[in-house]
Amino acid sequence: MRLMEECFRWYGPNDPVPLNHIRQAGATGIVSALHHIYDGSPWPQEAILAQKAQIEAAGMRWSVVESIPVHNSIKLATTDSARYIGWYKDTLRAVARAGISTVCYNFMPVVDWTRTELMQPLANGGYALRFDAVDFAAYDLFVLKRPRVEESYSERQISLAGERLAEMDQAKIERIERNLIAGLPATERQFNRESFLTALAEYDGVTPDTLHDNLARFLREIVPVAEEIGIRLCIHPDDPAFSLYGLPRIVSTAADVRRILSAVDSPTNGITFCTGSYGTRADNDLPQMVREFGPRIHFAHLRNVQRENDGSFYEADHLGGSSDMPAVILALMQEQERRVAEDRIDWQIPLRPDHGHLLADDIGKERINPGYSLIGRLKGLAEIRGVMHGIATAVAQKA
Ligand code: DNO
Repeated sequence: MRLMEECFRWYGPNDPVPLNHIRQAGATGIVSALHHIYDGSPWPQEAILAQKAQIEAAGMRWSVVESIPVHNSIKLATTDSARYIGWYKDTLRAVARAGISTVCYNFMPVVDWTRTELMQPLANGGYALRFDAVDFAAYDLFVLKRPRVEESYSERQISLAGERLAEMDQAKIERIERNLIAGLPATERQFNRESFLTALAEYDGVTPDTLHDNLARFLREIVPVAEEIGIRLCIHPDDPAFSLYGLPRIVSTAADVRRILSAVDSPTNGITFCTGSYGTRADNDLPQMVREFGPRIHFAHLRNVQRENDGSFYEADHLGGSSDMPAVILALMQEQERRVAEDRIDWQIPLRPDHGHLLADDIGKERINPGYSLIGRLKGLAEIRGVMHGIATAVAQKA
């Protein structure tokens, strides 16, 4: 059985993890973006080519663009959106001219990925990212105090959050606030409490159906362009895969994916299969989702979360946690074989080990992108690689 393409995220020239270290991790592909242009304006061709040249000089290829940010006006379908959609198409064309054919994006309003803790100690001395649902509710209800916040919580959740708040000191509240609204790496906007409330207010009355319609409208514009220039689009799921701050979230479940794929029924309109995001819900059967959506999976993010009873989760080892990672990898490799039998040129699915624990010599480094230190991801990639080889060998011996 064929192996998937081993990629690694690189945040560009400012990433504290250099390309030569990524190469030592064994990756052959790079996942990157022009991270300094996140305001929806078009990416200059020369800047894309310069970043590509750096990647190639380090002996790898730029396999996936993650992400081209989708401007808020597009998510809200305001009159401004026409200009931003035009620029989005320009960026897609520039990326295609640079020879890159997979583009990841997301359609999460206001906040991208969200965690309450970036340094949750693990029993082995390392650290993990964590989302604590009770801390989150305590912040949302009693610190942020957005309008009608109680509607998002049950009475029991409100009382647990109140108890939690009473245990928190000021330092913890400030830390949680910073983690939640002041930006994890690759989030497009950084907020203070006031600007955050303003941003949330723009989504007042925007239901999941409206947001879906706005996504469908965007897809009807960009999919034909992407088809023409040979780009595969892959939407990243909500992380975590449930509503936060009362915001609509529309890429959380298998039903959501079905709806998006049928909104524009083209192979170009695909998904990023992020096991860590979909895995935050017990009702997402990950291997089954790979089997159902396989032909439209253009990119895989492999990482595991350990779900807890109250909606909290932490990022576990890549092969630990609540999801059966080998079963997901097997399903993805089977999808590749199905594509080969169909003569699809894009049979190989790029993967990246998503997030990693903060481990060993990375602990205490001054500059670290949370989740994106080297050693934890190197370990994750090595484990995933081991699973792939194990599967390939087992299948070959059976044949
Ligand atoms: C977090 C990432 C996300 C992702 C975007 C894709 O680690 O998975 O920030 O890049 O949501 O658009």
